[in-house]
Amino acid sequence: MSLTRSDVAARVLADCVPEPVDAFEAFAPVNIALCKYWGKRNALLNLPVNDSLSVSLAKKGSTTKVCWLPEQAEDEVILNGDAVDRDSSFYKKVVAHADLFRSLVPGALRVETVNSVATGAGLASSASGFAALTRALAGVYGLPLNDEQLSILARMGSGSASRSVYEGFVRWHKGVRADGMDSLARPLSEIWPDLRVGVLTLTSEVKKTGSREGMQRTVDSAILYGAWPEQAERDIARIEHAIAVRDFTLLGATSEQNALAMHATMLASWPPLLYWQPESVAVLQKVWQLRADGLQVYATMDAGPNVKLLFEAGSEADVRLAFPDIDVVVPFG
Ligand code: 2P0
Repeated sequence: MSLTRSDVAARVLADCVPEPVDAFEAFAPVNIALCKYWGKRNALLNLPVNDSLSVSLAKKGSTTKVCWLPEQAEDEVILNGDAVDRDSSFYKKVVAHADLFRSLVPGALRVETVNSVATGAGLASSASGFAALTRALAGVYGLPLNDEQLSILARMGSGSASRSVYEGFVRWHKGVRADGMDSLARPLSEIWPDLRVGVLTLTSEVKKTGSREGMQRTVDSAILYGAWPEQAERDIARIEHAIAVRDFTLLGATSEQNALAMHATMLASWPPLLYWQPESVAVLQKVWQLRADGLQVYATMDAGPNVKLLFEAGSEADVRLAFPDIDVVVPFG
């Protein structure tokens, strides 16, 4: 019989003796993958096909406060100050995540989340949201969990949330176990103070296909996806090496090629999956022209039309000149 999410949560929480408090607040950053997560070997537990590597965006992220209300009948979920409808998928996902802990401590909760990233900014708030929620739940129940245990639990909310448990560079190890107890993220020790991530919000239109559905479609229908695990394995080794020796050209080039390869597998799906808009293509072509003119700037894209640029502090003025609307983040600020 296949394992449920509750089975895995019970394994993580096995030795914990809860000491609940009234309320606990936690923060987690959003992250941008330099080597992407695309495809699952187990969709229920969010176990990935490949390792991925990201950089967290410092103060951009989610702050989540969880209050334990044992006298109250139903959970309340509040997002950016507004109560979330109990029939919405967002509410159900939050409650389902809280339920992973609730066998230890019954009772209703109020979950209040504030995202410092505007919706539609092209930065996935599900990663920071589930990481912050996991930390806040562990805090409110007084569970002495370490970051690796938090990463496993956050991953079951949203795969990329496993990486948002940490600051800086983070590698999510895919693991091989059926229960996913070895599918967790760990931080890299290196820092890169000159690294910059520029976010270009090109359109705030809501995407038609979420990444959960999109990655499943790719796995199920794209023959090209067969090459993806090999691409990811090669790229993650190159990116780790680039970080270790501070080789920005290698970091940028590998990250850009990895993102484009991921998007190529999506396009080879059926029905085809293309998150790009004409504006995305225009930005990519501009980046390629800037590089041809000698500027060290690279692009990466996730499951949406917006583009993120990678560059170093010394190129910031030129990048800003080329893209006046860019939002520049200092990951190691
Ligand atoms: C990533 N993405 O590595 C990749 C690149 C999007 C493109 O992780 O189904 O929201 O919750 O595990 O984590 C987005 O996928 O998907 C994502 P689920 P998730 O950042």
